[in-house]
Amino acid sequence: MNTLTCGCARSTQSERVEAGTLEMTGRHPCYSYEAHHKYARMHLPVAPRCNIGCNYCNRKFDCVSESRPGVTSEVLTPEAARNKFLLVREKVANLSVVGIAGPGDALANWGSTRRTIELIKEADPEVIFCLSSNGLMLPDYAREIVELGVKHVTVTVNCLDSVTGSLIYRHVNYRGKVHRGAAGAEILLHNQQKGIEYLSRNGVLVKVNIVMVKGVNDDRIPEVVRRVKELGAFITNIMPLVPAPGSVFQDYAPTDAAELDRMRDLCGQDMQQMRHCKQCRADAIGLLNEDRSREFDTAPAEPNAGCGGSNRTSKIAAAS
Ligand code: CLF
Ligand code: SF4
Repeated sequence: MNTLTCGCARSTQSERVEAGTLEMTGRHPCYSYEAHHKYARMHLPVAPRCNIGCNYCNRKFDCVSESRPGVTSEVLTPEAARNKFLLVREKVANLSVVGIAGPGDALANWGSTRRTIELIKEADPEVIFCLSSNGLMLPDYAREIVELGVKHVTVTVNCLDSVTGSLIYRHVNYRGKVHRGAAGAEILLHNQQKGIEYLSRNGVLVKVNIVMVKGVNDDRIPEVVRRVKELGAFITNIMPLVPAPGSVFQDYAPTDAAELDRMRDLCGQDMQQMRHCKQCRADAIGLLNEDRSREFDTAPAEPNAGCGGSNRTSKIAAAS
C-alpha cells in the first residue's frame, strides 16, 4: 500500500488551510450555507464504476452517497466533460464549482477523474474542484489529489466498526480482490480514515457524508462525527436514507425528518453541520435548489425510460 505520511501533526486545521482555500469555500455552495443561494456548481458524470457494494444502492442509478436514487445519468469522457463545462460556463451565472460525484465513485475511475480536472484546469484555472468518494482508494490517490490542487473532497463514512460496516457494505473490491462482510468493511473504514487525515493535514477541506439508517448505524453517528473531527474534517453532512428500489434496503423506512434534525442538532455540538444538502444527481447543474441539468442534456431522450421524471438513458457500466 502507498503509505501516506501526514503533515505537521501539531498544527491546527485553520493553520493548515491556506487563505485562498477559505476564500474558495465562501464560493462553494455545499460548504457554505450563504453561498448556496448565489453560487452554482456543475457535476460532471465521468465516473461510472464503483468498487464497493452499499446496501442502500442500486447500481442502475447514481451513487446514493452523494446523490438521490431514481435518476440516471449519461456518462461523459473527460474531453466531452471539458466541452460541456465550457458550454455551461457561458450560460450559468456564478458557476464556481466543478464536482465529480459519480454516477459511481470518483476514485474508482481515477484516470478519467484526473484527466477531467487537468483539462478543465487548462481551460479555466479559476475553477474550484470538488470530488466525492467512498474513500476506499484515498490511500492510493490522496497525494495526487493534493498535488492537483483540489481543495474540497467529500468522503462518505457511515460507521467506524466493521460489524456495523458489514450491515451496510456487501463487498469491497480492493485492488482487484473482493472482500466480503466485516473483512471488506475493515479495509474500507481504515482507508477512509487514513485518507481523511492525510487530506485534512495537507490543506484539503474534507466534508464527511453520513447516511443515517435507522436501526443500522443511527446510534453510532455521534461517534463517527467525533472521530472525523479528530481526523481534521471540516464539516459533516448527515443525510437521510432514501430507499432505492432494487437495493437491499429498499423496504427500510426513509429516515424520519424530525429524527434527522435531532441528530444534526446533537452532532452540531461537536462539529459544523451541513443542513442544506439537496442529494443532487451526478450531472446536476446550477444552484443547489434549481437544477438546470436538462437544459444541457446531450443524451438522446427515450420515452418511458421512467427515471424519476428524467428520460435519460442509463449508460452506467456494471458495478464491480
Ligand atoms: Fe457536488 Fe458534493 Fe462537491 Fe457539492 S454536491 S461533489 S460537495 S459540489 Fe452538495 Fe449535492 Fe448535497 Fe453533495 S447538495 S449531494 S453535498
Ligand atoms: Fe453505490 Fe458505490 Fe455510491 Fe455505494 S459508493 S452508493 S455502491 S455508487
